[in-house]
Amino acid sequence: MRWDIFCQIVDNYGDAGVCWRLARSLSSLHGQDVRIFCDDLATLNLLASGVDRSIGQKIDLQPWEASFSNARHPVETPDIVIEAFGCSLPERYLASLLISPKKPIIINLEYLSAEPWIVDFHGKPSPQAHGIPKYFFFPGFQDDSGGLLLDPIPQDFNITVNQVPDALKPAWQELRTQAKRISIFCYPGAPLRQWLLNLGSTGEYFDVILTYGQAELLQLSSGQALNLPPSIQLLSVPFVSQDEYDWLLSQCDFNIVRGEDSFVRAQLAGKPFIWHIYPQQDRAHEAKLAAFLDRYLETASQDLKNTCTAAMNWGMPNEWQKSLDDWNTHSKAWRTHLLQKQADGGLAARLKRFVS
Ligand code: TRH
Repeated sequence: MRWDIFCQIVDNYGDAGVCWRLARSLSSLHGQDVRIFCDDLATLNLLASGVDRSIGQKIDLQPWEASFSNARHPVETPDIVIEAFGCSLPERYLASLLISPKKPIIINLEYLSAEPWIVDFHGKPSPQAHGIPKYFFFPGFQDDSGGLLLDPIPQDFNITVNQVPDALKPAWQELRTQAKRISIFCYPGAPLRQWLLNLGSTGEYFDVILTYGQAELLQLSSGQALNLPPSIQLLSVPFVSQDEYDWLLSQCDFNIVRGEDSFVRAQLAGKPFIWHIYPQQDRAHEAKLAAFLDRYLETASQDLKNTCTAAMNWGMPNEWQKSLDDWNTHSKAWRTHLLQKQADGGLAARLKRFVS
């Protein structure tokens, strides 16, 4: 089948990240023909740049306007149109679908949530005045939800520590053997300074890898000293491709992630993590975090439940650092559980089955 994915980048990288991961899954695992129309091609290209060329070349990345105005790439009517995160299709593109003899199915790909209510809405029709069939598709953890994006399938993650991606080599050379590794990718508003200072009070060695933009959150560029003890080493890395970022998560002992794509990858990395969930004005994120923790910690001991809940709500590292071994064991078990629950191929496979 031929798929057109529409991706509008509101802010951050998650929209592009999810669209790219979906496109590569559909193309490389399911042999589908995929085009992405994106209003910020530079960001999409950056994310996609690390991928194996044999996969990347098959996916057609186009600017948003090319969906209706690029004479060199005339739009053929696809079988499936994806509106990622409810973005509206360009009017002229929609008009071309209306006059086409072939009618596609439109999918409104929603945000990932662990909340129970999503299964009641997943797969339901969204009748439109224009008459083209449209359905809601909810990614999720439940069997009867849209599932999770798994690609690249973690068992196949065969990059080893000896194959450090070039962009990460300068930081990797600075790593200390006795130190645990933490990666940080969070939103402004996180109490990072206090968190790092507290980490320094635990007496353990940590190498803290700050992903692109995180040093600014700490105001390191303005020269504001942090006065961290020598046990804590901060290392900044540039923005890397999505594959390289996945690799980074898999090579750290602890990750701080955000949004929804890095959140799933942190779980698939099988390591303890803090999910700095995207803050929403109506505080809807609090219910989303609680719903995830209910699921994630269902089988955990009461101690670990308390520890993880505190950590995910920015409790200080000295409150939970002693439970890191237990949390590590739990993270591995959770990863295995997720992969078993998504053994049907996860989101891309469920989406393909749904539209078929
Ligand atoms: O960038 P995000 O904060 O995106 C968010 C979420 O999608 C959120 O749900 C949405 O409401 C909001 O945007 C508008 O976080 P997320 O989802 O983890 O996406 C980040 C992507 O960027 C992910 O695919 C990993 C990738 N990435 C790289 O490719 N290289 C990097 O160096 C880094 C730090 C991230």
